[in-house]
Amino acid sequence: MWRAIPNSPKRENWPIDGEIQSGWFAHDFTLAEIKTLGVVATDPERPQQYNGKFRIPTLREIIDLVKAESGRLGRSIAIYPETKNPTYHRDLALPLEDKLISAIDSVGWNSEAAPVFVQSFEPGSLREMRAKGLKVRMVQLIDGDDYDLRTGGITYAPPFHRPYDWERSGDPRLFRDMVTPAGLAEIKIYADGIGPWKPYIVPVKGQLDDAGNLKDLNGDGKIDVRDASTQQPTTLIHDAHKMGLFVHAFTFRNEGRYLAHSYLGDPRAEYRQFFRLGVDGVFSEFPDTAVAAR
Ligand SMILES: [Ca+2]
Repeated sequence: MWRAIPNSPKRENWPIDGEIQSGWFAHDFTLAEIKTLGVVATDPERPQQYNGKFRIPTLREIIDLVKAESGRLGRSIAIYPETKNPTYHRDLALPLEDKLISAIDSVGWNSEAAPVFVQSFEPGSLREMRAKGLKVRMVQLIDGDDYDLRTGGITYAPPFHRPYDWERSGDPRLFRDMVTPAGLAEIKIYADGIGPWKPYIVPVKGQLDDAGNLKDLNGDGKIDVRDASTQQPTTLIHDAHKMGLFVHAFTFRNEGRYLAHSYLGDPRAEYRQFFRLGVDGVFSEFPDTAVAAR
């Protein structure tokens, strides 16, 4: 049986990147404690029957598994680790970068050709790892807060408006400044690819009725992405390729509740559109669907 919780008290009103949260966090546990925890589905609308049946692997255990499976299947399987909230962890005196570099180094994977992509939302974290000699392919993630269904744009409410290292250093730019030619040129200095949120490539927009209200296209009483139509794609993939950056868009999911109305509930239609537009890869929570669509 899985054990939900440690002996330490739950943290209340705990700030993470400017957002107040409550709960237990990875840094509240030793590795031995983490190894007693079971994994649970964080999405209540997804199957729950596997809750507690699996433990949390270390990065080294994942690498060992990937190496074994790559050999068994005769194809190269890559890993895609992320420095998550890197400024936050540095503030706690638990910086992530050196540990990640040494984990990659220790298995002989510190090369551009190695099956490793390192991702982060914070440019400073990627820059630091590059400066410290990490040679694997690196990916700048590009976020936003929400869809602006009236304009077809993206909203930039904190904490998803800019990388937290920019926020801390007083850099006024937003994530959207990363997709301009100047922004891409800057990313090219320290990274090999970009990982943009999907609407940076295919914007989505709602429809307005005569009174100027957003139409509830699927009639479920709510206005969300399911009532939005896909718009003319941007030039981001082309612009990034011209700069020598590959493009891996996030996040693709099967459920209709995540799909714009234009895809008519078929996740394969969304993948196909992005593949046709020339995306180099996708972040998917359902990779079997992604592979089938490709
Ligand atoms: Ca609706």
